[in-house]
This record gives sequence, structure tokens and C-alpha cells, in this order.
Amino acid sequence: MKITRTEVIVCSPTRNFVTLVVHSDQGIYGLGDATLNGREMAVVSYLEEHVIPCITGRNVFDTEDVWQYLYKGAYWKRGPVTMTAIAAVDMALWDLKAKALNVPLYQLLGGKSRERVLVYCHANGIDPHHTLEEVEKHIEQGYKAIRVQSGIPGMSGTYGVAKKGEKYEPAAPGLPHEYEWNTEKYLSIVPRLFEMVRKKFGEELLLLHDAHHRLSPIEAARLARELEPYHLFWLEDPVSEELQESFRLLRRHTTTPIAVGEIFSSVYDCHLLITEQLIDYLRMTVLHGGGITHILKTAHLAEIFNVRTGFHGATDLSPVTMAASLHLDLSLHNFGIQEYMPHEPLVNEVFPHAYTFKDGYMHPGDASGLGVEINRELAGKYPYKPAYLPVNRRDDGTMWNW
Ligand code: EZ4
Ligand code: CO
Repeated sequence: MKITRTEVIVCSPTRNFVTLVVHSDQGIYGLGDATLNGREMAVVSYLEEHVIPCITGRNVFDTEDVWQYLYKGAYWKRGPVTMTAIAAVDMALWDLKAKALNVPLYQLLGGKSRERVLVYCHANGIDPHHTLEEVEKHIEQGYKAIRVQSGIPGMSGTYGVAKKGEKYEPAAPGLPHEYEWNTEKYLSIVPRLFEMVRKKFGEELLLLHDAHHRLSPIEAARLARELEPYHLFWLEDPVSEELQESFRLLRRHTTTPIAVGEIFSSVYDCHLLITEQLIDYLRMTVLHGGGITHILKTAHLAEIFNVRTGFHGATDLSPVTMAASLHLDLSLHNFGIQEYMPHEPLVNEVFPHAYTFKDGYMHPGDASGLGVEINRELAGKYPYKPAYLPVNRRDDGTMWNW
């Protein structure tokens, strides 16, 4: 089966998505997500100018060779733009292969290791009391695991938290907004927040928290230690992820489990974290981590070193990535948990899909391939709109991580 024609579709049904459609000479096609939040058009150009001309005519089944050709053949390796573009091609080819064989993708990844996929949702409030209300709502919806984030009184706007009554969406139209950041205020509120949550909802609920790379290693160690009595499922992105060695310091000080990696783009961002067992959960996604071919290798390495997966699943990943993640989650033996931030109904209309949610668990469905379609006509009604994540400044005016 040969690749004949490849299209890139950019649309913005409430937020931007880039989708690759790879057609074959057997009349079927595969879908790949190519969305790099806030840098969408760089991937479009990389694909259209440099990738698509090189893959036309290749055999759809040769996913390993195509991957190596795009990665090693480019001379310029790694980086989020490159790896997202390669991932889009790779996902689309695996989708095509599974469709051609008429099996759901997970059957090509080792079959089922479990019957359903544990997911966690987000509960965000403008202050701790509002956050408790949000936790309660999500428990009522059936969630067994909840990421808890709260606005910090005295700080205008906190990343990861929507204004009261609004739905949380990380990217905003126009140029980047600016938020304030104050580490001391943050560090003093978070342990109190989790104390309140445990008191109100008991021990059984799985609790997670995301520090969004904002702490120094020793600050992160303090927070992780102070959170120990509340038994978190994980503390995510405690420190900036660029320096893998930072995690050594953190690990020496705490038994709170650590997750990191949603912005990693290859195994070379996390090989030390995995082989030294400095983390418990790896968040690198199938989308920003080079596709199914590369995430499989990385996840298998992690399995050997007792690190589990906890794939990124925010709304900036399209339903195509959500489906790919769920097929991996069902089959990888060292799966830990899957993030699930439901898309707006309009996004689900543009990308009809076979995956389902029930009682805190998801399933990729048994449609062949990834089990996702794209409604081109509807997608065409929502053209690309520039949007960015906010930037953060400390109160002394210097830039801090998002
Ligand atoms: O901020 O995907 O764990 N999840 C997250 C996300 C990210 C967004 C960035 O666009 O940190 O909410
Ligand atoms: Co995160």
C-alpha cells in the first residue's frame, strides 16, 4: 500500500488544531495530529515544505523506515517542531495500517493489557473553597482521580485556573496575556488546599497536582515533603524540565511520586530520568514525542526501569491524539493513568470518534485504526486564529515558566 497524497488541515473549532491526512493507493486514508500549541504554523510549514514531498510513494507499512528516514535523514534532529511533524506522519501511517488490517490500533501494539483506561480530570477554582466545589462536581461525574489546582489569593490570575464560571482553556486569542507569579504565596497555599480536600473527601480519591515547572529544586522538595501526608498520586512538573539532573536533588528529599514530560520531544529528554529512576510517571505524549514508533520505544525503556506512563491529555491535543493515547494506554503494560480534559462539543463534532468515557475510565473503542474521523466541511467553517499560552512574570518583573 503506497502513500499517494497528503493534506494538512488547519482549523479552529474553539481552539487551533493541525491535522495531517495521508491517502493511500487503496482508497483509505489515515489521520495524524500535528498540533503544536501556540506554534501551529511552524509545523504546517515543516510538513508541507520538507516532509510531504519526501514521503509520497513510500510504503504505508514501513513505519519504522519512514520514521528513521525523517528523523535521521533530516540532519537536524529533535526539537518540538520536528518531532511533532514526524509524529503526525507516524500516527497517520499506523492508523492506515490498522485500517487496512481491519483491527483497532491497540491490536498492533500488543493487544489489551487491561479492559479500560483510568483517567484523571481537572478541578480548578479561583480559591480553595471554590476548588472544593469543583472537586465535588467531578466526583459526581464518576472520576476516581482528580488534578486539583487553585487560584492564589493576592495574585491576579493563576495559570491552570479559569475565571469563576468560565471553562479553563490554556491558550487565549491574540498576543500572550501576562500573569503574576509569587512562589511564597503559592507554596503556603497548596499544602493547606490538599489538607482541606482530604478532610472533606477522604483517603480513597486519587489526587494530583501540577506545579507547571515553576519551582527551584529545593522549593519543589519543600512542597513535595509538605504534601506527603496527603498521599498524592503524583506531583507534576515540580521543577523546570530542561535539566534532568535537577530531579536527583528532589528525589533525595521526598516520597511524593513525581511526573514530568508533557513538553519532552524525545527519549533524549528523559533517558536519565528513566534509567536513574528519578521519576514515577512519564508524561511525554505520542504527539510531541515523535509518534507511536518513538513513544513505544520510550515507554518500553520506562517499563524496564519501573517508570509508568501518564500521557498528557489537555485540550490542545486533538481527538486524534486522544485516541492514539488511549490505544497505547490499553496495551502498554506500564500504563499508569491518562489525563482527560474533555473537548468542547464542537471539537467532537469536527472529529467524531469511537472512544468513550464511563465512571472515571475510558476506552478507545473497537473501530478499525485510531477510530477518529474529520468532518472537513465543518472544519472549514473555523479558520486558524492566532492564540498563545500566557507568559508569567514574578513580582520583580522577571520572566518565569508558564
Ligand atoms: O498547560 O496543555 O497537565 N497539563 C497541563 C496542560 C498544559 C496545556 C498547555 O497548552 O499542564 O494544561
Ligand atoms: Co501539566
